Amino acid sequence: MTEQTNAGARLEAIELHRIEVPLVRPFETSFGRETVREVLLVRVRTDAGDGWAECVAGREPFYSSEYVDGAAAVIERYLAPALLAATAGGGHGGPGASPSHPSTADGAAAAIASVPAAAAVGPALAFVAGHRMAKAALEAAVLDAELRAQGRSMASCFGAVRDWVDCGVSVGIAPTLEELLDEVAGYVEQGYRRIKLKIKPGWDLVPVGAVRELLGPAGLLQVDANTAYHQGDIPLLAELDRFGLLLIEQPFAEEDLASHVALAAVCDTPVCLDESILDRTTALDAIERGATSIVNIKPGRMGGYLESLRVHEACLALEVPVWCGGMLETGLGRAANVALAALPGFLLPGDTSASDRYYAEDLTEPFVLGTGEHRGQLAVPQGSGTGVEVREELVRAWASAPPVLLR
Ligand code: NPG
Repeated sequence: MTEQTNAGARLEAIELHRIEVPLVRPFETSFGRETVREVLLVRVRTDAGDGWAECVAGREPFYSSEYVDGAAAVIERYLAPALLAATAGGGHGGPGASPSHPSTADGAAAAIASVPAAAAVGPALAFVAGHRMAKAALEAAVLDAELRAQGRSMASCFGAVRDWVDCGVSVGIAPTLEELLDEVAGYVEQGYRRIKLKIKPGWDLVPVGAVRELLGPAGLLQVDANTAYHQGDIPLLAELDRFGLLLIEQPFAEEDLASHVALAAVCDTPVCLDESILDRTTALDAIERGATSIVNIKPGRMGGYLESLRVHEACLALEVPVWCGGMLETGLGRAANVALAALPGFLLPGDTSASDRYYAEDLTEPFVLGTGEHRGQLAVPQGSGTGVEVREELVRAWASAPPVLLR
């Protein structure tokens, strides 16, 4: 048994809640169109209090192989029983729970060492291949419970260096150019500091050029293709250089690092990987090969906030900028993302939009863009754990299936 710094965080039960939350407007990407977000919520009950997290898996396996029914099934059948068994003796998880040599020189290792219960989740679940989004949700719920018991915020645990983070907004593929420009103009008016446009073959140079004109040369603009292109499209993608973009995100398939390397060699716009980066190892590999010079960190895709801290640390050491992606999270997931985006290596605005970008009513207190000097920013939550409260009446009102109790 490893040293126990938070005696008492004994995992007693895991609850799965399924809710459906309508989006304020449809969100279209190269992989599909969503009008409602189906969310899997995880609540862990420990003898030191509860913790909540949301799983970012989508309704369909289109962005990644994970999807919400699959995540619920793998948690129910494999992950929750293993986690409950690993912590059955009390405490947080046994051998391998703590990183071996935490040092203050490595901020990630020090942060992870300070949350032994959450740090034990990954090792306890490693026997299941993949399913990072499902694992991330369990780890985040344990982390929330553990930090609440310690009276610490996620921001302080992660090593946040700012109280406000710059916000970008992701703009879906619109039915017409006019509607796209209207939508973008609305976000600019609201103060968003960066625009990300979804692109796909047939919806690229023209909309990007029109939005560049709308924003003027100084407006921060980037594009995201969600794997919609092929190597033969490299000359076309290189034409995006004339629009002065911050980055081109994931034009090619998740497994196709070679095409990203080939694009990066012929265009000035930085290439940024999202779907391809599954953890610290794949991040370092992609950077070394020249497939990515900026990394999108999404905790769900990387198996959790703790692996995200490791990726951030590795990128910081290599001076590779990172930014925080989004997966249409409710306030619950958004709170943790905003805390992460407050770390020093997050040098570009994230897809950390305000609640009303997606939801008329949020599952937690809403995230609202700041004003004055904080225009286009969100305040980093400072309360214990995620720092936000799940509105349980909404969990019941929005339920799309009965809750599942695992113990
Ligand atoms: O602001 O939360 C947000 C969404 C940002 O565009 C966004 N996310 O490919 O990065 C993406 C995309 C996405 C959404 C991916 C939902 C997967 C699911």
